[in-house]
Amino acid sequence: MCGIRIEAEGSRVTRISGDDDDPLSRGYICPKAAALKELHEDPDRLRTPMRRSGSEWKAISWEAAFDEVAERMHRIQADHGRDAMGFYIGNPVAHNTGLLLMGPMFLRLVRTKNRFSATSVDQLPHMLTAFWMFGHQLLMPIPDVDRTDYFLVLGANPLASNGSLMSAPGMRHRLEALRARGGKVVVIDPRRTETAAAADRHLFVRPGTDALLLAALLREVLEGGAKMGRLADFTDGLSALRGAVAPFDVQLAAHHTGIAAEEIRTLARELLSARSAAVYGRVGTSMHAFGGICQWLINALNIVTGNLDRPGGVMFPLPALDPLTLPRGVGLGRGSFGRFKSRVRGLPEFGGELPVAALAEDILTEGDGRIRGLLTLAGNPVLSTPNGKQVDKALASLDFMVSVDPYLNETTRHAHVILPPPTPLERSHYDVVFHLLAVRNTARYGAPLFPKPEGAFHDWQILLELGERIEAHRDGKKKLGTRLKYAALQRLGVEGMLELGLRVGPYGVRKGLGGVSLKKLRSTDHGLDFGPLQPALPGRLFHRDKRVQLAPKGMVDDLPRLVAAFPRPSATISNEERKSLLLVGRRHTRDNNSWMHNLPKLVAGKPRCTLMVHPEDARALGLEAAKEVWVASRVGEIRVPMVLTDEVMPGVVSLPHGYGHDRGGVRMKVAAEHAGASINDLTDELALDALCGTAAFSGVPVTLRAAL
Ligand SMILES: Nc1nc2c(c(=O)[nH]1)N[C@H]1C(S)=C(S)[C@@H](COP(=O)(O)OP(=O)(O)OC[C@H]3O[C@@H](n4cnc5c(=O)[nH]c(N)nc54)[C@H](O)[C@@H]3O)O[C@H]1N2
Ligand SMILES: Nc1nc2c(c(=O)[nH]1)N[C@H]1C(S)=C(S)[C@@H](COP(=O)(O)OP(=O)(O)OC[C@H]3O[C@@H](n4cnc5c(=O)[nH]c(N)nc54)[C@H](O)[C@@H]3O)O[C@H]1N2
Ligand SMILES: [Mo]
Repeated sequence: MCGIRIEAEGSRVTRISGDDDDPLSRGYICPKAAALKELHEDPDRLRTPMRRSGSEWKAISWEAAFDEVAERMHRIQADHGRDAMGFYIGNPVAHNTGLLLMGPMFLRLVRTKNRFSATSVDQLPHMLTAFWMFGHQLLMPIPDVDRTDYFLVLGANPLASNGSLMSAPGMRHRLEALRARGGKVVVIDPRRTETAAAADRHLFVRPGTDALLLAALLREVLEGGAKMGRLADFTDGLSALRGAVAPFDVQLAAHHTGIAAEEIRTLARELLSARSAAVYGRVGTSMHAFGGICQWLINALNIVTGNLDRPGGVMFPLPALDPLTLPRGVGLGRGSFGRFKSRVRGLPEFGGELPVAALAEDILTEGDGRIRGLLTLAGNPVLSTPNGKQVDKALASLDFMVSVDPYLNETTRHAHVILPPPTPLERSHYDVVFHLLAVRNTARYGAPLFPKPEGAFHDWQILLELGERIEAHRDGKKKLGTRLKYAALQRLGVEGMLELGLRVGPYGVRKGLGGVSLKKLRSTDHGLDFGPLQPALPGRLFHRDKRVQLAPKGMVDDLPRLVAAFPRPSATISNEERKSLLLVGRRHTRDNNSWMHNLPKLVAGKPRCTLMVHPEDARALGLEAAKEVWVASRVGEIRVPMVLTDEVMPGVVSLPHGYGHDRGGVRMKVAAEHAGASINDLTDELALDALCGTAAFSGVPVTLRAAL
C-alpha cells in the first residue's frame, strides 16, 4: 500500500524509494518494498514449471504442466468425488490483483468443500463479527487513526506490521501526529512492543485473557452510561449486551488479565470522556481462543461509546472498486457460517471455507471423502498453520499436489508440479482488498514496470489455463462455448475487470462524482485522493433491515465458554498452570510471514528468530546462563537462541513466526543460512477458538530447558 518510485535502466532496477506525493503513504516505504529488487532478481526464484519424481526436480514446458495438472485434478475428483481435491490459499493472494478478480471463478469451478486458507489463522473472527453485526463479512470498521483523540490498541504492533485491517503506512508518524494534537495512545500487549514504546501507556496482559478485560470494560462503560448518539436509531440489542456482560466484573478481569482493577476503570473513564476514540484489536486478539468474542466486544465498545461511523472513531472506507457491491459471482458475497462441517472433527464452514487446523487430519484420516489431492496457491501452510510437522507429514502422503508459487519452499517441496508466476514488477497492481481497509479513501494503479517474460503466465492466467482444461475433461471434449468463455476472459484480462469494477463503483463515471475510470487512474502518477473516511451508516449496512446487531446470538451463546475458562478468583490455579510459560508471536518490519527470508537485505544483521524470556523466569528455571533453549509444547519441540529481556511480561515468552527453513529439499539458499525454527512446530492444531475454528496462537503453554 506504500506508493513507491522505482527507477530502472533497461531491465535493471537502480533505485526504489517512497513517493512523497502518495496521498496515503506520504513518502513512507517499508523494507519489504525496498527489497522488491532482490525479489525480482532472486536466483532461487523459479522461472519455469517444475516437475518432481521422487526427490528429483526437472523443468518442464507450460503446456505439459497444465495438461498433467488438469488431468490429475480431474481424475481425483472423477474417481473419489469432488471433495477429494482440496485447496489452500495463502496471504499473497490478497495482494494480487489478477487472482482477486479472476481467482474466485476457478475456485467455484472445482466445486470442493475442502477449501482452506490463511483466513483461519488470521482474521476469521473479524469477518464472522462483521457478518453477524453488520451483515457483510468484509464490512470491517477501521480506526480513523489520523483524526482520533484516543487510540486503544490490543494485540497489534502496527509499528512493525504497518497496520492490519487498518492499512496505514508510516504508523510512527501517524502516532506522533496523534499525540502532538493532544491525543492519547494506550497499548495492551504481553510484550512492550515498538508500538507500546511509542504510546502514552502500556499495560501487560496475560495472553488469551483479553475477552475478560473487554467484557469488564464494557460493563463499566455501560454503567457509566452508554452514549450511542445517532447509532441508537439503527442499533438493536443494547439490553441483551448489558445482560451478556453482567457476569464480568473488573475484579474477575483483573485477576486473570494481570491488569489492575483501577487501570480497567481508568480505561473505561477515558473511553467515555474522549472527544473521539477508537478501540482496535488485531491478531493478538484474533488468533485467540476467544477471538470471536474479542472482536465482537471491541466493536460493541466502539458502538456504545458512540464512536462507530464517526470521524476520529472507527469508520467504513469506501473504495473506488468496492468488493462489497461487486456483482454476484465476482465478489466474495455477504458471508455464511456453519453450512457444512469438516470431515474428521466437524469444524464449521465460514464463507465457503473450512478451518485450516483441520487440513492435516482431513488428509491423513482414512475414510470416505478423504482429501487426496491438493492445490496450494500462494501459501506456505507447513510454516504458517498449527502443528506444521503434522502438515508436513500430511502433504507428503497426498496422491497429487500442485503449487502455484515462485519458490521451492517448505510447502511446495511436497508438490508434484510447481507453477511459478512472474514477479510483482512484471504485473500491474491495484489494491482490490487493502483500499477497503485503509485509513483514507484513495486509489492507485501501478502499471507493470517490466513486461512479463516471453512465454510466462500470470497467476490468474495459470488458473484460467487449468480451468479450461478441467472443463474439457468433464465435458469429454473441448466445447465451443467453453472455448469462447475462456478466450473472452483472457481478452478482458485484469485491466478489463478493473475497468468494469471501477465503473460500477461508488466514484464511477456514471455516478457523476468526478468519474473514476482506469484511464483516469492511469493518468495520475500518485493515485487519487478521495479524502478522509466518511460516515456511511445506515446506508452501508447489509442486514436486510439496515440495522446493527449489537448482541448477535452466536456471540452471546459463546459466553458460557468464557465463564467456564476463567473461574472466580477463589478457585485455585494448579501448579502445572503456574509452571508453564505462555508463548506468543511477534513480527518485525523486515519479515513478511514465511516467504521473504531469501532476500539478503531482509535477513542481514543479528538473527531475529530468538525466544524472548523474562529474566525472572530464566532465573526461576535456572536458565540464566543458557544461550539456546529447547522449547516444548504438546505437539513438538524446537531449539532456539534465547534473549533475556523485561520487554516480555513475566510468564510469557515471544518468538516470531515464518522461520524454520532448514527442512530438507528447500531450494532457498539465503533462507537456509538464516533458517531459525518454526513456532508452528509448537502450536497446537487442537487449540482453537471453538466458535469458529480459528487457530489459537496466543498463549501456547510451553516448557523450557537449556540446550547443551
Ligand atoms: N504462529 C503463528 N502463525 C501464523 C501467524 C502468526 O502470527 N503466528 N500469522 C498468520 C497470518 S496473519 C498469516 S496471513 C499466515 C500466512 O500464511 P501463508 O499465506 O500460508 O504464508 P506466507 O508466508 O504468506 O506464504 C506465502 C507463499 O506465497 C508465495 N508467493 C509470494 N508471492 C506470490 C505470488 O505473487 N503468487 C503466488 N502464486 N505465490 C506467491 C510464497 O513463495 C509463499 O510460498 O500465517 C499465519 N501463521
Ligand atoms: N513487517 C511485517 N508486516 C506485516 C506482516 C509481516 O509478517 N511482517 N504480516 C502482515 C499480516 S499477514 C498481518 S495479519 C498483520 C498483523 O498485524 P499485527 O496484528 O499488528 O501483528 P503483530 O505485529 O504480530 O502484533 C500482534 C501482537 O499481539 C500480541 N499478542 C499476542 N497474544 C496476545 C494476547 O493474548 N493479547 C494481546 N492483547 N496481545 C497479544 C503480540 O505480542 C504482538 O505484539 O501484519 C501484516 N504486516
Ligand atoms: Mo495475516
